[in-house]
Amino acid sequence: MTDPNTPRTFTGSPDHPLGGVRIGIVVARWNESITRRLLAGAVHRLDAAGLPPRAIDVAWVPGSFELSFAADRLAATGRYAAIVCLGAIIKGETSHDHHIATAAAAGIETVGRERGLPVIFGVLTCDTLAQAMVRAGGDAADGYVGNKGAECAAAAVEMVSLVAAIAAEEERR
Ligand code: DLZ
Repeated sequence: MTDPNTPRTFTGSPDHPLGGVRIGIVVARWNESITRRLLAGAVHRLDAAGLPPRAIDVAWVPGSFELSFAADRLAATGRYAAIVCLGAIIKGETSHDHHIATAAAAGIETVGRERGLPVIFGVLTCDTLAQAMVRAGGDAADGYVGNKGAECAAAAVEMVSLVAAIAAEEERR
């Protein structure tokens, strides 16, 4: 019996065991020494959630600017429960990085909203390569702050489980 004084609440969980779904990952080749680490972190985290590598499809694109286009193409197939976009934008001498980051963020958000699935923003925007490295599972000596690819995979798992929780409630009503 639900309490009428309590709001109906939907929650997903980053630890929800995933089964029978596919996840797409789009990864930028620019700053590949970083993005390969983000990808490894994401695949490892999905595996821990019960999603083996055979349930993951990876699409490589030249740079972060192209992430949303490839995410849109994957989403259009209807095969994926979520898509994770991974990139590393490092500040240069001009404002180029800013334009790429703005376009990548807006494009990724648009794909998720228009295609109706979680599309996760896993793009590092750093001043230096060293900053990016410590966010991509770099050494403890460098000041380890985790692997953002793994964190984004966890966000994808949580969103997939949230979508499932909302759908299950709709079916129940
Ligand atoms: C051109 C460019 C530059 C300068 N810097 C980055 C970067 O730091 N990270 C990244 O992911 N991509 C960069 N790119 C490439 C663009 O994202 C894009 O691939 C090209 O402009 C071609 O559209």
